[in-house]
Amino acid sequence: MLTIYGRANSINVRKVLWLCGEIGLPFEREDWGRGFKPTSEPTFHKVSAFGVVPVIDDDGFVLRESNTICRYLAAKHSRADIYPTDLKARATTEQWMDWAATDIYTAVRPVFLGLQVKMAPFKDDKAGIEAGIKEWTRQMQLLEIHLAKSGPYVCGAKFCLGDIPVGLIVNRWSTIAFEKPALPAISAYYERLTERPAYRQHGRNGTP
Ligand SMILES: N[C@@H](CCC(=O)N[C@@H](CS)C(=O)NCC(=O)O)C(=O)O
Repeated sequence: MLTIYGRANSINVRKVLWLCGEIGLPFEREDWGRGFKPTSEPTFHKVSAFGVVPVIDDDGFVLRESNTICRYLAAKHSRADIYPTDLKARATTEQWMDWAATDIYTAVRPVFLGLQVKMAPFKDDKAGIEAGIKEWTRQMQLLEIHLAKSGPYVCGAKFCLGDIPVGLIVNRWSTIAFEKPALPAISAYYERLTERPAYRQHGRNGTP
């Protein structure tokens, strides 16, 4: 049995939940993290000492890092349709996963924690929030150009694993209130992803 440790409102846990929904993988989940049982508890440390969610236990195999977990599960269940075995197609998928976790997420984080969660010290860091909005917007404009030219999904014609982290950032972008430019290709992408039941359940579900 697959056990997922982590609260269902975490963007990183949602990557794994969406993937499981997408490929029909059964799992059990325990709520850990902000607002639930703290990951500083010794019980959690027995699973992972790193103190962040998600972590999975797949029949005794313990793994952390949301993108790695998604790649592991997709590969384990032979889902070459969304995680290609062709080297270049696979690298293209991974490129979007890495971008979503690094370049753009660095900008998303202070905005989400400051404006939405209102967590100290982010909530009082006006300059940090403004810089985050500016860079997040710039990164979204790059995504807009890419989707308009090479979409409709991040890897091209078909949905891929890269759409999972990117789709969750698009949902966060769309649900947090601040001034944004019109990005029609991203809006169309958001609607296209919404056709997927697992995205409606774990992505576009009202939670930023
Ligand atoms: N690089 C890690 C980041 C994990 C992470 O930062 N998780 C956040 C939730 S999105 C967390 O555990 N926060 C602490 C908490 O909820 O207690 C991953 O992708 O899995």
